[in-house]
Amino acid sequence: MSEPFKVGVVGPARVGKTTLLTAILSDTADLLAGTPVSVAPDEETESRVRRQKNQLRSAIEAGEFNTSALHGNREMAEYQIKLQTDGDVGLEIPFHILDYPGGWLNPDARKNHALAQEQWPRCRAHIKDSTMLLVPIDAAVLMEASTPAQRGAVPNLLGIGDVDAVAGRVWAKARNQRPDEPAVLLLAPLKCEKYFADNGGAGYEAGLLRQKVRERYEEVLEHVRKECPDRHVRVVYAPIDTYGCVELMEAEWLEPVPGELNFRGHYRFRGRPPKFRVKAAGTIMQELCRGILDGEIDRTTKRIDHELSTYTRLLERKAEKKGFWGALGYYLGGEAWDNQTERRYGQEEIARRQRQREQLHEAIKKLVAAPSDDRVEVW
Ligand SMILES: Nc1nc2c(ncn2[C@@H]2O[C@H](COP(=O)(O)OP(=O)(O)OP(=O)(O)O)[C@@H](O)[C@H]2O)c(=O)[nH]1
Ligand SMILES: [Mg+2]
Repeated sequence: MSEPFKVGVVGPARVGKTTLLTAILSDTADLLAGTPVSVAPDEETESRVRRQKNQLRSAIEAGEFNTSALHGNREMAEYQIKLQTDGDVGLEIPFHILDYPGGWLNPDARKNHALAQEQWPRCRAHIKDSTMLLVPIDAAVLMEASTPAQRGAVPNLLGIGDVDAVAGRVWAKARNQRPDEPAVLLLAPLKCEKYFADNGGAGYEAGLLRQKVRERYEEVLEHVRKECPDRHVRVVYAPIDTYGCVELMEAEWLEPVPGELNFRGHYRFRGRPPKFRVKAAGTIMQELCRGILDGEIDRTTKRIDHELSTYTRLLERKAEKKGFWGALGYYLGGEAWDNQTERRYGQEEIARRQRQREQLHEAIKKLVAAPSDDRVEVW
């Protein structure tokens, strides 16, 4: 197997990482509706997503949104999803998205946790290899802090220091080492249904949310710029509704230990009956595919087509570790396909699959060309 395209996530516990990954899948499916290409999770990812959706459905039935109904992650998980043409076996573009318990982002917490110590190096390696890094942000914490003490607690609650250590340093450094690959940093405020008026709500604070994210994450962006002197990093701001039907009702600030504030949001369903209305999560797949297309694709495809000559060579290529652009050529240039089919199928079958390869290519172009959500900005 050649290298899949990797996506990393950095966000503290309970920010909404796992929920976001589910939303990406469903929104991508919508973006690809009407094309011959679909988004396919592997079996384990699918069952994880199904469990999550079921929990939500029963919450809707019960009429109560309980923020602790969904368990946090206990260990590292790699979501494996692929874009593939319908009915085909070998023609696909695989993406691996990393998920892990957000608590592990904190080095002190890792020290006391055997599993974290064991698995964190793998998480870190995945993040370094990721062409895209997602930074989910708890919008409620940012927006609902009003007293000086509450505002003072925000950086800690958002885990900005830990996010910075990974995004602003580890990831950015690794990206600078590979200036010819894409690098996208995606800041994604979540739990922000209340602040928008474009998805069934009546909020008017989109501008304020943007301003607060800019202020609080400026430090991280600054570090990314410093660590990446040799390349451009695309910074995308994308406030996402992972549910779209759950709205913050009340913000509660607790003080479990004197001088240490904690935030607890109370949410309720809106709409009758409440309906999932994922918003802007498809941006993530659009950005991933943009990275794949940008300028390189025709060149890669042509080169690969030219190079594909002997069976032996194909086998050698399959065994090689190819890096991002090599992997891209392998999948989109059709090597993955040739490897599986060249010797086994006749001319007609090859022609059919050739068409599917073009369809995949076209669908990805269409996905990238689709207008991005109005909320999304490139910074
Ligand atoms: N209202 C609202 N709630 C959300 C949103 N995204 C996540 N949540 C809720 O936030 C809580 C935490 O979500 P998770 O996806 O489990 O968070 P996580 O970051 O994966 O947490 P860990 O696995 O512990 O690191 C759950 O109760 C979710 O239902 C959102 O966009 N809006
Ligand atoms: Mg999780």
